[in-house]
Amino acid sequence: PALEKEIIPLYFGWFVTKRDEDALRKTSQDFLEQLGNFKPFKKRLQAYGYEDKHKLDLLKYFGKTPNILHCTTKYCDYGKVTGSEEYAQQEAVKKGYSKAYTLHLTALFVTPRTAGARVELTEEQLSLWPLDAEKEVMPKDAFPRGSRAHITLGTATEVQDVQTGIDLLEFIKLQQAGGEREDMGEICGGRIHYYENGMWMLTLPRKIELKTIFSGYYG
Ligand code: ACK
Repeated sequence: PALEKEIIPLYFGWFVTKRDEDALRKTSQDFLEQLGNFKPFKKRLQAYGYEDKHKLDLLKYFGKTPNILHCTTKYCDYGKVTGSEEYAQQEAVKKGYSKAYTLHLTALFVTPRTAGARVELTEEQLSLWPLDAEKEVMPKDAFPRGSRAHITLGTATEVQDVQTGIDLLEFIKLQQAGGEREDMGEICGGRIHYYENGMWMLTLPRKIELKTIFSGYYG
């Protein structure tokens, strides 16, 4: 008999397995190093609170990095967030719990607030994605489901992790508007685009595959 009430985690998500996590941290460092040394980036530092042509160490700037690299599906705050109990009870969530999934990264990005990776979800993975994930933070805009899916790689001082997904939606909004980005050349083997207000996105030359486990974080 179930004597104990089920515990709802701080959040549900896909947790990157150790080996792929180490590799992703390296990829992220390499990206931040190359971008920090990239001439067009150095010429556009005002949004970061620095004078143009200054050398900005992005590894230090995004000094807060998550303990476990993950892609959040549902933030629950141990059940305090509306809809978290319903989410936890969903058939797909129960079935997917503790199962392995391969996530695909298509882009890396930085803004003056966050550094992150864009995650492209498969149909199967979308069955674990809450219906209101995008509306929750940007109620006035329409996005394809899964647009907010990301992995936070680092945040600036005083910035919360939750900001990374909001920044990603901002990029996608600008992409949907069209013509709002400038091709600045190549770094890390891929095209790097400048949007506005210090927003940079690298399209990965090849999608990065990550082994993950869908689970809850209870810390
Ligand atoms: O980088 P993230 O997706 O942003 O992963 C962390 C994780 O939950 C643990 O804090 C995310 N997070 C925090 N607050 C919220 C929120 N209100 N809505 C959605 N995700 C959140 C954070």
